[in-house]
Amino acid sequence: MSLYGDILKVSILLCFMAKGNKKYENHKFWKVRFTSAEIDHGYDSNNKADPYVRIGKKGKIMNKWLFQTRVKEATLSPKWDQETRIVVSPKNPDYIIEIWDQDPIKDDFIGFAEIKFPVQEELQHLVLNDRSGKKTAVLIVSIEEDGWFRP
Ligand SMILES: [Ca+2]
Repeated sequence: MSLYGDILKVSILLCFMAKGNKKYENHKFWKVRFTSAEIDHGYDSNNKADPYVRIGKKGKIMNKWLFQTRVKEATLSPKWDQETRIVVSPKNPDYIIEIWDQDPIKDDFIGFAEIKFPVQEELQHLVLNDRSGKKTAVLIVSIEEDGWFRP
C-alpha cells in the first residue's frame, strides 16, 4: 500500500512542479545597476535636488515598483552605484524607470524612461523626460542578462 501511495504522492508532486515551472517558463533574471545621473536643472531653493531612482513593472492601472536607490542629497550629479536583480517574464517585458527629487512633504517628479526587455546594449545612457516630453536628465544604467529564473 505504501509503495503505491508513495508513487502516487511523487506523481502528484511532479505534476505540480511541472505546472510551477511552466508558469515561469522563459523568465529571466536581469541585473540592473544604477550608476549615476546628470540632472538638467534644480528642483530645490538651493538650485539642486535630492535625487533617487526607482524601477518598476509597467501596469495598465498602476506600476509595480520593485527597487529604489538611496537618496543623494543636494546634487545634480548623483552617484548611486546600486544594483538590483529582477525577474522578467516575456509576457510582461515593459518596465519604467523614474527619477524623483526627495522633499520633506511631497517629492518632485524629475523624469522617466520606459524600457523593454530584452535590452540589447549593456551600458545604457537613458534619456529621461518629464510628463510633457521635455528632457530633464540622463541616467547611466547597466542592464545585463543574469541567467534563467528557476523557481
Ligand atoms: Ca529636495
